Amino acid sequence: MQTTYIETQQISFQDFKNQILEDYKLGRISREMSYLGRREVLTGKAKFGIFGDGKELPQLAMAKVFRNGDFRSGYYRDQTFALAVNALTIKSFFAQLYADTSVEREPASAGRQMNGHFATRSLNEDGSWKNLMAQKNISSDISPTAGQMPRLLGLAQASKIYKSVQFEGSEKFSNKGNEIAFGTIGDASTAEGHFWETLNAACAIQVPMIVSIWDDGYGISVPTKNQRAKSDIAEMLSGFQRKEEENQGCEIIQVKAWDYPSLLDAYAKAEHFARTESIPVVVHVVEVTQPQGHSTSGSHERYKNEERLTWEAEFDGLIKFREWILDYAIEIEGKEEIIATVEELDSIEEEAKKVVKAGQKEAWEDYQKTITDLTKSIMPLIENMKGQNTEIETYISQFNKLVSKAKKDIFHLIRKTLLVTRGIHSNERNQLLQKYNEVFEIEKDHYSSHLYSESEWKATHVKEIKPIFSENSEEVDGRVVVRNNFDKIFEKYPETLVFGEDAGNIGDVNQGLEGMQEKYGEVRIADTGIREATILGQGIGLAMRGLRPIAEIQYLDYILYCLQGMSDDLATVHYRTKGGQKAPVIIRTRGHRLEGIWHSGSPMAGIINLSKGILVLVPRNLTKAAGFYNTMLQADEPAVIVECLNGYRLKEKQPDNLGEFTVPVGKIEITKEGKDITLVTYGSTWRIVMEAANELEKLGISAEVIDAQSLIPFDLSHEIAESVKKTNRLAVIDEDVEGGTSAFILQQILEKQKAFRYLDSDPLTIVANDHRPAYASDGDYFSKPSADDMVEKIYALFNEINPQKYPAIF
Ligand SMILES: Cc1ncc(C[n+]2csc(CCOP(=O)(O)OP(=O)(O)O)c2C)c(N)n1
Ligand SMILES: [Mg+2]
Repeated sequence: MQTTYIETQQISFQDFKNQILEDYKLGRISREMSYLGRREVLTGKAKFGIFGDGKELPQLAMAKVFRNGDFRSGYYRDQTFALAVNALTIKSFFAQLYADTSVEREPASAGRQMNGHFATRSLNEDGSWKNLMAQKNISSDISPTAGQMPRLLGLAQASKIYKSVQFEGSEKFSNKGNEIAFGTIGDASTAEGHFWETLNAACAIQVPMIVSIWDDGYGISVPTKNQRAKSDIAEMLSGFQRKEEENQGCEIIQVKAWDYPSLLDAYAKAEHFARTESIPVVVHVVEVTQPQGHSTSGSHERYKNEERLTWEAEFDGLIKFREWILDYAIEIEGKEEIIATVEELDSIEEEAKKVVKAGQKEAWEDYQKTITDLTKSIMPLIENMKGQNTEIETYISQFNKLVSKAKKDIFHLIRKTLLVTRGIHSNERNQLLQKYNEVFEIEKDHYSSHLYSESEWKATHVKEIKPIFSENSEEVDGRVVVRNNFDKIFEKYPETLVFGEDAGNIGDVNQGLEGMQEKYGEVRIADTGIREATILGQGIGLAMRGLRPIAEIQYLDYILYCLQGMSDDLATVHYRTKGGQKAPVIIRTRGHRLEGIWHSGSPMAGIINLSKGILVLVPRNLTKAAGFYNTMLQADEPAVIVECLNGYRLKEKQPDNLGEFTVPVGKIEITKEGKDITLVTYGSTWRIVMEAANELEKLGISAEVIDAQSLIPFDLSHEIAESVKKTNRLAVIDEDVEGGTSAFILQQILEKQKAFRYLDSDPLTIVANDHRPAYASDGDYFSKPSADDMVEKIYALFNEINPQKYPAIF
């Protein structure tokens, strides 16, 4: 067994000493940032603060083995690490604390995230990838504790995939898979399922990942013993420990947070296992302190006893580091060498205070300047209007009295002024209005841009290529269309891979991937464990490293297991970095209309509401689904594609241009023309709506059927309103609950497309019962809208209008 993993280099004592003093200085700078950061919040200059005090030493050690191309997926305690890998500066740290919206000053989130949420920028301004191998990468943090773990799995797995997958441009993402993904997590958050699911998967598939647990004994106020089966997580994890000759499991290293040389050794060892052997490692860092308590929201004296507080003061990592430096002495060529004297360390500490204060001051001044500049550009225009309403003077004086002014106060002043001068047509008012529009646009960009891609690869920019059919086009089962299309996709895009439960060996439960693993190998067409949260996480992490993952969730009903990650992580990544990162994952799933409560549900409203930022596509057949895959693989945005579960065995004409034809997103299709009523539907319900429409035709009602096919984005060219303009009646039909997706569709048509003005009857929704669908065909018939339901409900509308022509059925 090796005793040390630190690579011995021939360095001079001077260099050795300098490195240590650099670390000490950075540690002290980080600590001063925590102290000053807290003060900035408590004095009201920032809203909330959470800091990395107490965690400095392990992060300095971790940074030493973090190389270009590596990725971190961690949480809010890692400011020292972020500083050490140049992903953070003193100024950008404070800019984030103040919520400065400048990307240049706050590159992690442009003021969108609270402090301690780190990120580097993976993308150029035009949305194209930077060379990630030329930088140290931090995938954007999220607040939900342990939510960073599933993504970590994908970031680590990318290295494994790049060992065998290469494509044009792949050198920007990997050097033959030599990169490590580093995770960090708090001790209490290891109680979350995500932690265990991720570690289990990492140990099963063997990926180069180092997870550090900062064990400070508490999750806010709750001590570790109340969080887990055993206080010692390393003991709990011992079953995961890798055995000799076994290609499973991980290495577990335990180390004290205040022991600098042991930390260096621990991380050197962790790097050795992860980088050279490609196996996961857990570094359990114990005896971590938290000098200022959890966050600015409370004080730790409320839950830590005297004994603990005294221990924390004594075992503060930086104090112990200082002691170690001062105790260090070595004889070199007969001369005793030391690292530093008390005076030298004192002066480093003084210097740290000074640079932090200076950085904070500059960050505050820059931030304030944006507000004062805005105020200066607005106030003369408001002053000009004093004569137009007596209230304006009062508003100005109220504004001037504010001790600290935010942008919202200026906007409030403008809007109140415009409100009380409504109806006045003056030059002064016009000038203010014009300025208001101008500054409002700027703030819209600051706070609301980049929810979706703004690049040239935006999904809506993908050119439509219609499917080509000829006399030779065969009628085949739907699953064959999608399978053959996947074949073309995997051939065309070497960066594309698919994985999920049963997706590999048997080619998915409906054989939509039949034979693909044999043809493209186990790396690209892979089976996974039953673990939806980390299947999604794999997708996110792989996509962040330039691959094009198709993450398969076996049934739509089980998407709820990964909805948290979709909502908190995937849907927000582009937004929360203001276009600095992207994860164009395609979530492939199948649902609607099979059998029973958990195989035929339609939680679409939950998905579209919780995942704004992800495109939601609901093709009515497998040809449409194939077209959506072809579209999305040319785009740089994430999407969910819900295939029709009952469509795999239905015959479809297979297009000749498989792998080429696209289905545009945000575009509806009129599948039956009609003049009396517009029926809007999507997915599996479409076939039943068509059946009902044909039945209605026999009853003298001509229905126009529209397949919405894309819920997010929805009918961008407002074609549905055009249809309603013609028919003057509208019904929205789906399998979701009452007030679910149908409510969203109605809101889009009536409010956004303003189709209410064309309506001659109440708009109608025909939806499933609120309970989950009962089992078997009768369960389906009595739970979901049937063709009978549709015919009767739509007919009733016409009966109300003209009972002579349409006598009542019941
Ligand atoms: C899913 C989730 N639940 C609750 C919270 C609120 N919360 C924020 S931090 C925290 C404690 C985390 O403790 P630990 O993991 O030990 O990290 P530490 O802050 O001690 O470093 C809690 C409960 C959250 N952010 N996310
Ligand atoms: Mg903790």
